[in-house]
Amino acid sequence: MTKPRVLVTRRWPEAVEAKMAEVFDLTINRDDRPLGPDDIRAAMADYDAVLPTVTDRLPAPVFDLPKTRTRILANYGVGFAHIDTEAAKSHGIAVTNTPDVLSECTADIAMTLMLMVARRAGEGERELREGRWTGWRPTHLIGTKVSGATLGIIGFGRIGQAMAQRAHHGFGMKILVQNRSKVAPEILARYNAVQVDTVEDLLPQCDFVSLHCPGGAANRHLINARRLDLMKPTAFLINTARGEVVAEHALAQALWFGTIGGAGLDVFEREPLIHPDLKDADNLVMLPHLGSATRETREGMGMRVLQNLRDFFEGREPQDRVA
Ligand code: 8YV
Repeated sequence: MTKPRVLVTRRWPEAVEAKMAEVFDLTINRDDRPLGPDDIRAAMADYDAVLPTVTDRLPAPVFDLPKTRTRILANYGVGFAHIDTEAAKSHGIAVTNTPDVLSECTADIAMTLMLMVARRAGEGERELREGRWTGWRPTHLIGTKVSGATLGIIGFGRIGQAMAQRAHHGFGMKILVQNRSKVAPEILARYNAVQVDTVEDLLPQCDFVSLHCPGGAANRHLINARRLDLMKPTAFLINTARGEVVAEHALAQALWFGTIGGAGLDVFEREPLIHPDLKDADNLVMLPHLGSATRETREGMGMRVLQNLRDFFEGREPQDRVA
């Protein structure tokens, strides 16, 4: 049997690339820049599978080809709002993602941001590196206590639950949850969590709010100026989900005017561009989309893609099929 032709759109961990090359006729985009939608469209005429990441854009026109060879888009990542899954489906193309393997590391990064911004760790580190530290004093860089505070989690899937695990069992935090569907009582009970109906119900009650919902049109600007206004002026917003979930301009204003206490962001509306008004905010910690960036997780994501492809080409249903 001839090996399926597979295109990887970005460099992956070497161990996974090597494994993939054993099984497939593999092409890797070795350029450090992402492919454009036109390149991906052209590739879909030539490859049996295309393996995109969050830096690729696959809107409906990408699927508009006289003859498509691609039968599966096996996304390297859990979020797949950058792929028009309806268009894929209507062209008979399957889509898979990589859930589970990145939940823990993404929750770890959300905790990192929460601790860093509440305890002013970024400001402190900058002070040290710039030689501005004048020594211990009782009023220096006073932050906010995380342990025992109330955390609101918006989106209670795998990553939201991994966050609740850390925050409740590690830090004794009280957990409030807002989710588009009802969460099973036994799942809430694991974290002694309470589900509220709406984002409006959640925001005013929280000292920290962490976003774990999907991106895409449905959640675009879920956190906007009106909702930022509902947060306590001392509260912190953490986003490790998708940049578009937060209206960045409104957030910059809220940070500047003290509508909220601070924020921690791992994702941005126009990555890798950062809203210019965010750059100078001292009450903001920013990371360059590091959620899943550990050796273990990135390899795990690659192995999950490999398994999805194997299942698909060997006639089984891939376990992570989303369309
Ligand atoms: C991935 C992520 O590294 O999986 C996701 O949805 O946000 C990241 O952690 C990235 O998407 C790679 O595609």
